[in-house]
Amino acid sequence: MTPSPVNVTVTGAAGQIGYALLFRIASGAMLGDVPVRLRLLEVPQAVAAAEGTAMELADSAFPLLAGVDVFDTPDAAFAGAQVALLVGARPRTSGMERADLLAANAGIFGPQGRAIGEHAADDIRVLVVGNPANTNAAIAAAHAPDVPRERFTAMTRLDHNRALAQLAAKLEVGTGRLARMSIWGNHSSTQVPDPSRVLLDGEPVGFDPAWVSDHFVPTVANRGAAIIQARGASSAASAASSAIDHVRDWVQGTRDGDWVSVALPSAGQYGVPDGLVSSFPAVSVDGEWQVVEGLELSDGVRRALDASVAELTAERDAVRALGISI
Ligand code: NAX
Repeated sequence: MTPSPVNVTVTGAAGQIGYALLFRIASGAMLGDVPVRLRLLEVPQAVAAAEGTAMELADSAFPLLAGVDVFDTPDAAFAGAQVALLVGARPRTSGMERADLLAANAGIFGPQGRAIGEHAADDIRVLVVGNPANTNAAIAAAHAPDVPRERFTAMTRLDHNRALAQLAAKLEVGTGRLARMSIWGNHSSTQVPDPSRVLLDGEPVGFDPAWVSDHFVPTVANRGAAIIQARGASSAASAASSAIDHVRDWVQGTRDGDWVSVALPSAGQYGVPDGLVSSFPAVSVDGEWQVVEGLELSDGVRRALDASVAELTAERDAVRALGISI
């Protein structure tokens, strides 16, 4: 018997990440050999563009694609959603203060969180890609009190994958031979790329501390800016690919002996205050993320994580000061 299609809602569907993401989902790269029904959410002025993408999806004749619908209201777009990829967000424009950016995005992610709480399926899993991703995920979770908060995650998998690429180039090996990279903290310039437990073919591999601090960490943290400078546009296909990796591993499980980086609501692990959405190393077991616990952090990683957590705390406090639940 053919299984019923999985409902996948994608916001910002007409944007550049959306364009790179939807065809991968429809091909089966995210959920495997199961039919999917895509539900695209856009702002009214971009609905026509999303409908054009829906036409191209149909024209690709993906055997696993059971249908595509385009919506301009969250309530309709999230009805029955089992996976939600929240990509659409309000970008920072010149002269915009941080509080304005947080308020504009709270105006998107609060109502979307509420719509998820009221209309999504019981097994909903949410990945927030739109920035500031960690705080947007916390806002969405706070507006869906009946959904277990650990179903709301934010994306640091692109940072994780960028880190793997740098390490693989340094070691002159393929990324598939590496495991146990960790990104801690916020998806921002304060993120903490930590290669100290990386394995090569299952064996520990040490990196020169000076190379890590002077080259590796700044390269990973500034990679987004380097892409913009080279391409004239921000990362899109790599962001989409990392979103696919995140959801695939969440649903289908992480590789044996490996872990990946996931931003999720802290339950107080590693001294990160409860409820802050912070990146941790995590494994997915039976469809649920579990933070890898008990790792000893170096003094440098500890200090950097504290600084990133301070940034997340400031974002949360700024949102609260606007009278918005988080
Ligand atoms: P684009 O500007 O190309 O597309 C965004 C789309 O979202 C637009 O089509 C817009 O109409 C739509 N949108 C805006 N508000 C919406 C709403 N309320 N409901 C539905 N759709 C809405 O941006 P793109 O390059 O696709 O990037 C999307 C987001 O991803 C940005 O916030 C960006 O900063 C963020 N990123 C996050 C990354 C991460 O690692 N977490 C990396 C890549 C990317 O920078």
